[in-house]
Amino acid sequence: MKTFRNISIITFLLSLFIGVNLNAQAAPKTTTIKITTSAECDMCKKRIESEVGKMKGVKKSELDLTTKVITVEYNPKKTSPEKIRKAISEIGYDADAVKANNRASKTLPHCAPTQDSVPH
Ligand SMILES: [Cu+2]
Repeated sequence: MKTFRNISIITFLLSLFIGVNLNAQAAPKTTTIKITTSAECDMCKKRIESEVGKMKGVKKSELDLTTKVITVEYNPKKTSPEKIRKAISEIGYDADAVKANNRASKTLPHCAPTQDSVPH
C-alpha cells in the first residue's frame, strides 16, 4: 500500500512538471506586429528602424519601403503596440491610425510632404 502511494505521488509530481513545461512553450518571449507608417525614403526607413530598435523590449525592427510597413519583434512584457506606434508618431511619422506628431514632422528630411522642407 505504501509503494502504491509513493508511485502516485511521483506520477503527480511528474504531471506537474510536464504541465509547467507545456506552459513555458505556450508563452513565447516575443511577439511580432506590423505597423503601417508614412515612410518615404531610405532616410525615413533608417530613422524609424533605429528609433523603434532602441526602444526597451524591442528585439528587431525592419521597415519595408515598398509597403511602408514596419515589422517589429518585441517582448510584450516590456512594451506594447501602443507604445511603439506612439514612438513612431513622436519622430514625425504616421503609425497605423496614430497620426504623426506635427512638430516632429517639420524637422523631417526633404522627402516629407511639408512646405518648409528643403529640397535636395
Ligand atoms: Cu525619407
